[in-house]
Parts: sequence; structure tokens; C-alpha cells
Amino acid sequence: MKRWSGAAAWVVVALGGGAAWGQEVKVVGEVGLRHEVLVVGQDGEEAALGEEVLRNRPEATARVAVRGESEGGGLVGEVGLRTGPAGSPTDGWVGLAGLGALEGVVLDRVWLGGRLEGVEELEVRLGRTPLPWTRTGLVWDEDVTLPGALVHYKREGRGVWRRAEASVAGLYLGTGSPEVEDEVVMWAGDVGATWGLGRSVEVSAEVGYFDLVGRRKLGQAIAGDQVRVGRRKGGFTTNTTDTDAATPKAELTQRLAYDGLGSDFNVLTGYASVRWEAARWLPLRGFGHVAWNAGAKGAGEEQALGWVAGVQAGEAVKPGRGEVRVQWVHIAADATLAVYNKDAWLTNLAGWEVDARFVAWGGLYVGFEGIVSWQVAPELRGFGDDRGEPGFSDPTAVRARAVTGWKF
Ligand SMILES: [Ca+2]
Ligand SMILES: [Ca+2]
Repeated sequence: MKRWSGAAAWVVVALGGGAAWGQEVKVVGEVGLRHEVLVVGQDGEEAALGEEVLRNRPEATARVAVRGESEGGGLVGEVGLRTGPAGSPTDGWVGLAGLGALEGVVLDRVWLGGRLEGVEELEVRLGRTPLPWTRTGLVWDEDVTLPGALVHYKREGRGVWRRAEASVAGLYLGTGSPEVEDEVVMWAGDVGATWGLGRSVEVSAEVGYFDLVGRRKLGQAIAGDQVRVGRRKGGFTTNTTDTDAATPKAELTQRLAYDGLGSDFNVLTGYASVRWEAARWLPLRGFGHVAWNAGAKGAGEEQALGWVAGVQAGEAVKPGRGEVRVQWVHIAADATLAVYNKDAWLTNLAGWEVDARFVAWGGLYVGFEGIVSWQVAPELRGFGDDRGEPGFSDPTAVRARAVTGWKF
């Protein structure tokens, strides 16, 4: 307890607000444990050739953030840390067992936000901040935080118009020692709304646009291991890097190092969901999320579309409540940036996923995540690709995670 209040006091001083910041200081976080098994194997007729266990290990995650808010909420600031392999923006889990220590801790978020009196719906944020666009994880993993400027508008109401939301952002993706003439940034924006139909039905729709500037530099950063795609070592990406499918790993890595990513990323997204409260304890939801990369080119031109569609029963939002979700995932290699989308998916993947979660009491939860997947285009890189990973070409992959944790 002493430590928490110490950290809170530090934030109050660090953010320079003095007494004004002391009005409300909260500590939030999560401690999680899980066991992950990942198996890749042959598809179809070649199944007899066997399978390989890529991972079978206990893992842990921890995150803690201190959030301060001035009286009246005009100023907000947050500082947060989490566990994670260095350079992997989407992965907060580290191996629990092992010969050495845990893999590392990263400064996850440091941001300041301001709201003007009279337009409280509008918040301007500067610093390294979480992103408001996660939804299914098709384009943005929930763990991603990026530095930059973010303007977010959110208005809530009753009746037919339940929520209107919009955001624009300029985010800095510079990695390593960026060259001035080839900087990496992301321009982003989205607009969405939720409508209420009667008492128990809500319909939401949202469109977004994400424009990467600096694909060459980003590819070089991936080749040089400054930023990682999932847990892969430097040189690996599931985004298309080459037109020649037979080229070996060394040449692909070299191509990444010299030319960068094969496609540009100008990604248009759409998201829609319908939520029906069949009973107070049983909300049902159907949803669809689509991404199309207008910047895909070369070999990646054919690999520009990704989508996720599914249904969910229940919402694990408080003790005694649980949820089960079944979804179909199809993400072509260059539909989205594999550096930033959900770490269990990356790209060049199609499959079924089943997730379940139950909140027992307080913030304590237990859950399961499982996905059976195939490569969309086996000649490109992906799970078990023998040019980028141990394993075989043309694989199926089964990933299962049993999770438990405590959110506070
Ligand atoms: Ca993640
Ligand atoms: Ca672009």
C-alpha cells in the first residue's frame, strides 16, 4: 500500500500539477497468468508428415498505471508500466519459467490530456497513449500504445442517438535512429455512432482510415530487430515482402532491410455491431470488422482484404457474469500491418476462434482462447513458414490459451 501511494505522489509531482493534481489519483492494473500451447502441422494430404509444438509454456503479464485528474476533469495524465518483450508493441506476456529473469518491463504510457470548459466531449492528448480503435484487433492490438497527438470527441445521450464518436491522430512510429528524410508516422482518423432501437437493441457503425508514411523505414526496423512482429525475431513479417515465393529467408530479410515493406499501408476500415439485451444478464451481439489496404501493391496487391465476423453471448463485465465469443477471422498478408494487429493473428491467416471468460469475484477472472487457422496464401510468410519460423510450409496452426488474472 505504501508503494502505491509513493508512486501516486511521484506522478503528482512529475506532472507538475501540485495540489490541483491531487484531486483524484487512481491506480489501475492487472496481473495475469496463462498457459499457451501452439502447434503447427501439415494441411490436407501432407498431414502424415507430422506436427511440431512451437510453444508450450506458462506465461505472465503485469501492468500498472497511475492516473491523475484535476478537479473538474480539465486535465488528465497517466503513467503506466507493463511487462513485455522489448520491441514488441502488441505483446504484454513474458515467459514465467526459464533460466533467466523475466524478459523485461516497458514504459507503456505517458500522456497528458486536456478538455476545455464547455466542450467536455473533446479531449486533446499528447504523449504515448493507448488507441481508441481496437474493436476486434483486426488493425490494432489492445496492447498498442503510440506517441503523438490524439484528438478524441465523444458525446453520449439517451434515446435514439446513444453515442457519437470521432478521432484524428498523428502518431510517431519512429524506430531506432530514424533518418530525417524517411520518417515513420501514422495519420489516423475515425468516426462512429451508436443508435438505440427501442429499449433493448443498439446498433453501432464506424469507419476509419489509417495511413502509414515510411514503409521503407519500418521494414528496415523490422529487419534490424528494432520492432518485432509478434514474437518473431528480426527479419520476420507476415506482410508480403517479395514477389518470388521461392526465395529463401536470408534474401527476404535482406530485401526487407534494403527496400522495406513491399506494400504501402493506406487502410480503410469499417466496423458494425448489433447488441440485443435478450435478458438483463444475457446481452447478445453480432459484429463485423473489415479492413482494406488501398496501398497494397506488387505481390501484396492480391492480399489487401481482411475481415472478422462473429457472435457473442454475455459480457464479462462484473462478478458472476461471463461471455462466450465465436468468430471467423480472415486476414490476407497485406490487409493490415502485422506489427500492430492482434498478436495471436498477425496476417496471412484464416480460421475460427473461440474465446470465453468468466468474472468470479472482484476483478478475478478465468478464461480460454483458442484458434484453429490456416495460411491464406501458403507461399507467403506466416505461421510455421519454413523461411521465417521452425516448422513446415503450408501449415495449419492450433493455438490454445488458458488464462486467469486479476484486474484492479
Ligand atoms: Ca496483445
Ligand atoms: Ca501510406
